[in-house]
Amino acid sequence: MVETSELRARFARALSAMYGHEVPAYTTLVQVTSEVNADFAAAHPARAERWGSLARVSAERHGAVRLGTPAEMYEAAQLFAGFGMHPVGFYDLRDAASPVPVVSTAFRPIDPAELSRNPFRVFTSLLAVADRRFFDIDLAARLDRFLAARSLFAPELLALATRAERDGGLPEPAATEFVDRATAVFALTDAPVDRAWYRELEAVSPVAADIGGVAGTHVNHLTPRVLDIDELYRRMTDRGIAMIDRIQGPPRWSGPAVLLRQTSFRALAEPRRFLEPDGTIAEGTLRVRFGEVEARGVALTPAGRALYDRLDGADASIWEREFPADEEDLDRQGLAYFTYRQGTDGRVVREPIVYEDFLPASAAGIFRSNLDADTVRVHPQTATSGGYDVDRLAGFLGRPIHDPFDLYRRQQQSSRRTASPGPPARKDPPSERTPS
Ligand code: OOG
Ligand code: NI
Repeated sequence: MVETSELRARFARALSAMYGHEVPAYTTLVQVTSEVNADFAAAHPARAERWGSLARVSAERHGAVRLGTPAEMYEAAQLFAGFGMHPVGFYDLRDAASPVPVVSTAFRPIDPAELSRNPFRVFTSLLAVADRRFFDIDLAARLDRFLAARSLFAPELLALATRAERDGGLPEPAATEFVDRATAVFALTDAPVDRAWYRELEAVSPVAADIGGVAGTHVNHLTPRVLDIDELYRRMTDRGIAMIDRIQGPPRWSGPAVLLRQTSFRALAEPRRFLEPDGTIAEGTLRVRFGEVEARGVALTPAGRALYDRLDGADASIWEREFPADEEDLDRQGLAYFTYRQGTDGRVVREPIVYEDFLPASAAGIFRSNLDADTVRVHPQTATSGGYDVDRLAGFLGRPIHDPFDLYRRQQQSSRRTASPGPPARKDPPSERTPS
């Protein structure tokens, strides 16, 4: 039996191999990431593994996919469940400073032991076709028709996923077939793209064209995890890869790494075939994919998140003044989540719970910085927004969407129960701090 966690690890590896083949700059990124991680681990041996084992961090990836219909979301949820990945969190990117017409969730393992075996996660977005601020009735009807005519997930694949979910894995050769078929769903399709249709959607939103203008879906980035993102940014720039102008999320500062810092670069245009208005097939290019890298820090409680949101966009000097300077303070003020265990000297050792989720402002920034044009809101703000919310999305998925705060809180509470009562948590060594 190939267990769920092994299926997930194989799926992540297979997608990574495929993406590296399709997007060569990704291979460079992975290479530079592993050099930075090795250097970081050598320079800070005690610190590196507090954020997860090096084996976990080196294998770690997130992917992003974009889908068009509730039915596609339902099938994707079944597919990911076969890999032990469950929907967590609701992100409404229509609200962002630069709005994107999607609502999203992330499929990922929810159990700490599963996360440490392999934490692969996929940020999954649904095009908000019913949001009249973006799509008028006529365009929405044509989008619905186009999307209803395509089929992304073969019944054989979904049957394998259902079986894997039910049995906690699959025997061979079904395991290999499951991983191969699942990976193939997210390869770039070579079906010709209807040029006029793609253009029409692109004028509303490049994301709408990327989702609803083609017959298939594809992974649009795969993101490795790095232990020092500032160093990574420098080394990629030195290699001549033009990164976006900033690192999204908290600034680099002297205190603890919190939440998530991300940066990205645009992939090259890729050759595609187009169906021209006169019925001929022509060669052309589309530039729809990109590279991204991220550094993860401690998960914040709702109070910690409120402080983070208040400081969003502020520079390091403000953080130095306003944000607690060490983990002990974060813990005492109830701003971040930790686990506790008995150390060898009998004292309780506190360790950060890694943030496993995403940040809507960063996600919108990542979407935006990698598009040729911003979304145009064609219709007034008073038009109906289509009723998309977390419950509606859970209904589409046919599964509950987990609240990330609940998951972190439960993990902290259960470790509190097992670490027997003792003196207060040990202070962190002040000499070394993890750059975030
Ligand atoms: C998803 C963008 C969100 C992240 O890392 O914040 C994301 C997309 O481009 O489809 O992946
Ligand atoms: Ni991403």
